[in-house]
Amino acid sequence: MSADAFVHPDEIRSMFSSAMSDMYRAEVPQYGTLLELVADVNQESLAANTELREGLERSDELGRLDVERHGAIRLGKPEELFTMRRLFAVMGMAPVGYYDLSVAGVPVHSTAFRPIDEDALRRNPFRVFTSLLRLELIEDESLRAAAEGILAKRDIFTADAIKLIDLAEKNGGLTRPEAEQFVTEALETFRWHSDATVSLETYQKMHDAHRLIADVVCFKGPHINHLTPRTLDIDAVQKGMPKRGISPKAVVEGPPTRNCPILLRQTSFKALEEQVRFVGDSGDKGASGTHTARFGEIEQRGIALTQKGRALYDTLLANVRHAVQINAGGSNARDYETELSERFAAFPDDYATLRTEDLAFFKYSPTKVGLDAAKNGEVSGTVNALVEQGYLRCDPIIYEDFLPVSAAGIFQSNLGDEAQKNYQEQSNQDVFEAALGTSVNDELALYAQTQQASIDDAFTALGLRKSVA
Ligand code: OOG
Ligand code: NI
Repeated sequence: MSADAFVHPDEIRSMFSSAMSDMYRAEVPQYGTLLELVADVNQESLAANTELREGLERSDELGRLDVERHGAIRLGKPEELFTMRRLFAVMGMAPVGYYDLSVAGVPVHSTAFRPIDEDALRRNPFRVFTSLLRLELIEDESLRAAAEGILAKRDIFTADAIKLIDLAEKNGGLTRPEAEQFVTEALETFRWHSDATVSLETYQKMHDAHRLIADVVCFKGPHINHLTPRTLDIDAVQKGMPKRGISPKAVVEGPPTRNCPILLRQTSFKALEEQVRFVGDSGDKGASGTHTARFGEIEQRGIALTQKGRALYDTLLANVRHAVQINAGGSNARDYETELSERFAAFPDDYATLRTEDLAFFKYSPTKVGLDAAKNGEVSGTVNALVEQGYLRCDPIIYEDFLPVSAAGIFQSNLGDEAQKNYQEQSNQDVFEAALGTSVNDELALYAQTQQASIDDAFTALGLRKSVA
């Protein structure tokens, strides 16, 4: 079979992301309202800010904005993570990063499945934050054994999904009818099921141990628990939500409002209390009840930080959180925001300083002036010198990943603050990667590669042989 007969993985990802969005919209109506709000705010931001629009146009990001979203799922056992990796690979998504959330009181560790290369990101940057429950963190032994027993019995993938994954691996791709069927079958795994796999009593025991444990263990599959559109102005969305009947969490996670957005800012809202039918004593239909699992989230993305920039971010954020702990009702949200913006005054807020101090990643391209000068053989010097002379332009490389402290805040706002526990256990990337069947990609290395490749291309275009730092 020739490669042209196959649908490109980027296209399968787009088909899947769009089908997922339609499904979630039907299941969680507030998601539709949120999409409308985000589209309105994005349009206003682009109309009001020409520089922003031009920058996004230059980095080819305008096109992806309307389809850009991430989702999240929580898996129960290692085999599920292994097969999930194979399923996402069919859509050109690979695991990037390791997030240990046990340090923040959530008994999971996670990665993000996402496209990696620049073209794929530009076509559709769909990502799925994927967590694996750490059963070893359940203290009560009999409860842990019960959870293991329940999970052992479930199979979250349809037989046809598995067949199509096998086929894609064997043939190196899927034909159009196969790809269409794959999307339909894969979607089944992410669907909400109102029938629990356990009795109300078992559900409550799991729930008492941790709400997250109940969410993972008691259902047929890893229902998608949120889908997050990307906004250009999260403060405007946060403000606009109550007017559309949505009440957001007290504070926006991540860095404060800045001229030059860095990393990722996120906010969420509780979405649904869903009706659940539990299993009866003899396996028939039992009691009915409710479960809250699914919510809404919005994010704004900024420039990716280097290791040095990230270390500064982590330190400043830790200082803020040490100084002000947001209380359960969020009544001191203002104090937190003040502390956040005051502490982050120490983080340079103009692109020139972010670049020259090696705090953030940039994409370089030759300017028209630079190309003209190159024709006359007048170009030489280091990257910095070329930028100063106006021969090289630089644009921010967008952060495509997640933040563990923010993720923990999102988990907690959805699970309820009482869900916070202190786990002694240390992070365990090796165990996670063994389950995954491969190691995760290092996000910093990916950004560094993108930056370097842009420098190499720009130097070639300017007739220079090799970049000098
Ligand atoms: C995932 C929470 C993390 C994010 O955007 O940081 C997340 C979850 O609740 O399962 O999605
Ligand atoms: Ni999220």
